[in-house]
Amino acid sequence: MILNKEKECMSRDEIKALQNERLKWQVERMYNKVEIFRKRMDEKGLKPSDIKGVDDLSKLPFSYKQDLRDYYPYGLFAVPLKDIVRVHASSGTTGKQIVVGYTKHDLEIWSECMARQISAAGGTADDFVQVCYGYGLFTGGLGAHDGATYLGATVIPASTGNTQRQIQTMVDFGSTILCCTPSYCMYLAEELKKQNLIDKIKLKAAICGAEPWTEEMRKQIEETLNIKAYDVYGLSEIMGPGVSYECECQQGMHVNEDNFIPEIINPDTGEVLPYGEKGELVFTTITKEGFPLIRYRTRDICSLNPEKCSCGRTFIRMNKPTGRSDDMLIIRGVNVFPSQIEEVLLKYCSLGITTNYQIVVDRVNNTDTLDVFVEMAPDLFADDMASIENLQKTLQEKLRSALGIGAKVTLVNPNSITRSEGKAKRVIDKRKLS
Ligand code: DLL
Repeated sequence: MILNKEKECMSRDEIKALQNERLKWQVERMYNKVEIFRKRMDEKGLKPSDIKGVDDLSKLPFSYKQDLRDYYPYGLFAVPLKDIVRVHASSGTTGKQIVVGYTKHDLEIWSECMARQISAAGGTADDFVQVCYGYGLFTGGLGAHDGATYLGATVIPASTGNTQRQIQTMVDFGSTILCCTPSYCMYLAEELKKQNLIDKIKLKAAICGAEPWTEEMRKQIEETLNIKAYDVYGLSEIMGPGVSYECECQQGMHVNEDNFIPEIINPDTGEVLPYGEKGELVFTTITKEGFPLIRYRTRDICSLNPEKCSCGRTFIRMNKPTGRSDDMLIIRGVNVFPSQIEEVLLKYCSLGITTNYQIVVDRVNNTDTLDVFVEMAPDLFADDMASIENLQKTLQEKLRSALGIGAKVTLVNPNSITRSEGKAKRVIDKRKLS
């Protein structure tokens, strides 16, 4: 269901006109309030009056995660600290944490954006939304929570952890919508199935994000739980969950373009790429007061799809991010995204493997090695060495043809790979540790 047709179904001309106005407003105020932005504009010989609208976006300087570290904690805020009503933080995989801040108005917009997602997933005031993203400095818990509250649904703020209690809560409280990472959703689905509880739950949808996941993973979640699973995207620097949201068509995520302008660029040259081409996603926040960013380099790799969506929403769609440019593994000179490996593995689940896997990259005698450990399904093959070896061989062949390099596949015992309640940790790159 479309939450607000007037906003989500504007004509493209109306969207552009709105973005033009909002971009000009944002550039002007940031020039006056954010030192690094003013400095970069001056270096380019640009004044706010040079920016007449979206067509001038590519003239503006990029911003980077490093800026958030350099100006830690509050150096990029564009309002007095008394107007900031909440901060969130993210530690990421490298370096110290980064801090972002929201005004009351920013939180209202965020709630509305997230409510659009829940509504698109069929949510209404009648729903029970179990939020098992982490509550705290991570944006997942409170972001989904506020979106559900905006909609008038009943929030079950379960947060992460204690899988048995999550399951009990889902059964007893009659949760109808689940918000969690796709890997945790899959884990919950496996547990519910194992405990013969699928018939006892009222779940109709899951809203999953915070990490890349594949169509195969979606299929597994949907089939196991008998629900629809929707992809939601966001990042702390821009807003948290709800920067873009998937509609009932499940063909990419609509970017909340009344608040964020997306671009795809060539990550090496910075050149803007045409719609449809894959590259690095860049966002400009045009309504954010507390912590605005212009042309922020997300490092996420995806493409934009401007085609009209049959749901009626007119916001541009972004395709599923396949990974981050900084997650990309270079193995023996070949670029490998973990999602490519997942895609292959998930295709062969019916042969007796599960969705739990770990990728280990190392360097032995100056040569990169790629090991993929995959859990076997509990009731399959455990004693049948010939079948295990055959399956390993099959997976190795499939991986070689998908990746263009060889990988060693080892099937391991069920439940031997550690589960994560938040973002899954799929890759161990020992080359970085040494
Ligand atoms: O993960 C915000 C979020 C919470 C999004 C809950 C969705 C649901 P960060 O911890 O700052 O924020 O991580 C942001 O996670 O740049 C992507 O690399 C990745 N990511 C987020 N959503 C998706 C998604 C939250 N749907 C980083 N698909 C982003 C692929 C995603 N990657």
